[in-house]
Amino acid sequence: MMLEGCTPFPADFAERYVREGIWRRESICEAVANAARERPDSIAVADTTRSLTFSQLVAEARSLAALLSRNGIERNDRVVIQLPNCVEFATLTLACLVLGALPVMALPAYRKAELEYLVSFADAKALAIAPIYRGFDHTALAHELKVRLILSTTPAYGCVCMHEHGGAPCSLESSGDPFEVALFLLSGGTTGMPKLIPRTHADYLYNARASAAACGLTPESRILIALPAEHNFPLACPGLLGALLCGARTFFSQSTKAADLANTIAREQITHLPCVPTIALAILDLPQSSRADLKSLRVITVGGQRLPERVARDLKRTYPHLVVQQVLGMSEGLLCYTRLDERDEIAFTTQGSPLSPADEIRIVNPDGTDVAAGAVGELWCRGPYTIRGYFHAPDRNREAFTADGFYRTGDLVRLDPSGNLVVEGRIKDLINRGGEKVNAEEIETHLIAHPAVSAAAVVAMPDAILGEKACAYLSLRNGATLALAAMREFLAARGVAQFKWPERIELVAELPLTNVGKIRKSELRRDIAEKLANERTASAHGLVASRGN
Ligand code: OOB
Repeated sequence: MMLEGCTPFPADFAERYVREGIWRRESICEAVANAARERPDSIAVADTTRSLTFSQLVAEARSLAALLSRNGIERNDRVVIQLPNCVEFATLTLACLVLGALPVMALPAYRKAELEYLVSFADAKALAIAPIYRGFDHTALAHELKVRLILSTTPAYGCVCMHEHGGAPCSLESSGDPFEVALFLLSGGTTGMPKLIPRTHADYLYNARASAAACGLTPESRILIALPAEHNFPLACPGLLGALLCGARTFFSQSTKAADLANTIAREQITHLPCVPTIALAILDLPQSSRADLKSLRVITVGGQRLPERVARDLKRTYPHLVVQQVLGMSEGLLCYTRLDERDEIAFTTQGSPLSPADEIRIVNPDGTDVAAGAVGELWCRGPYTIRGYFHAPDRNREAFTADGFYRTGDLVRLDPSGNLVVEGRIKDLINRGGEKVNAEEIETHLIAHPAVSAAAVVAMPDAILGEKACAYLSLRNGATLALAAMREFLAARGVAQFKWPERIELVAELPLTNVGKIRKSELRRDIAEKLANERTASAHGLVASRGN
């Protein structure tokens, strides 16, 4: 029944979720249209250039849907959305949903390597861009891709400008079987290239509504979206979608600088800030004079990466009026939030408990048996908003999902006596750079293509600000050399997004292997952590100049 290439929820589970009122027979469009009818004249979305009321948002989404339709976009056609945070992100996402076209959420930081793969894997008909963003010419890149329609936020050569709509609008209410795919998110991925995550109307609406409740969103709330809006966290946890459903206001920021965020919070009277630990740290570093700017803020929800307890405590000490909330989330589904009224002790040291009473979690040993109470193991989950499979990825699905439908998260957690989960590490092979996931294997594949490189292993190294950065262990061919700058230029030339480029090289004669020939990455991670610690000690004693990379 579900879109070809997707794994449906088994009928008995689907029936249960409907019976229990978790899934409703409603499409995202219907739900947003209903919310809009309740407060047509409230501001729904805004950025630094303009704002739209709920009724204007609905009207603009409908006209934009008509424009897409005139340009040949139909139900189930994939539309890669690579927009910076702006009002058009909201109107276009809704416009796609109006038509039953499927948004594929890409990041503005993506370059040719990522986009080429996505467009081809998703078989996308359209790509939406801002022509120039952060100095990069997205129009030129878009023209190199095999995509039929390029949508742009401002007029640009060879693109259809999203503001050229007009003519008969589409109806917003109609579209979509609630139990069908509404959109695709991208996975951080653990092997090969990022996978597409199909989210249905019913599951994603639940995800957003229940999140809005967990974060205390009301029609009076104003949420600041500073993380790339295409991510699950700012999109629907509760994010844009949760705010729309509540009748709350969303403000899009293209800056993540603390000073800009403080200004925006004060100017827009923001109440909710979803963010990663890196942003939370920066907010702590604001000068005393800017701290009053955060007066209106009520809840700061921190996730994407482990929030150090010290940072949580300092946040509360510096901004006593704030609720510090943690979220452990994943684009595949499961969300854990700490409660808004939680004791500090728990809120600062755990990553919360599952959002839905219908969420099922297991914490397991490597052999798949449950760990002893309170012990660390891999987190497995199943529930009303956790996918049952990636899009067109049968091999990966066999590894990532159990036969009875649990998603193997790759996260190592333990269950605190309070009933909350604590993230203790992970077994998946990625680098969590300030909450942005970098797939090690993806980067290794690029590095091995370099003529000087005979073997490569990319591992996380600790970083005081971003939590982790990528370090490349390379073994080079006889007589070859490769400096960090040259390696980064090579990745740039291959069209790899910059946030994925390793920030350090360690040259080794050979990579350490296990007796079955796998690279011993834990050894490399230990090695680089040790080197960094030694260098810190040495530089603290003025023995070496700090490495300028
Ligand atoms: C969110 O989603 P993704 O898909 O970018 O990454 C998911 C992974 C998790 O499996 C875990 O490894 C890590 O990110 N993670 C955390 C965490 N929140 C996410 N690790 C430690 N502590 C946390 N609080 O990152 C995401 C999606 C929705 C809401 C929030 C985050």
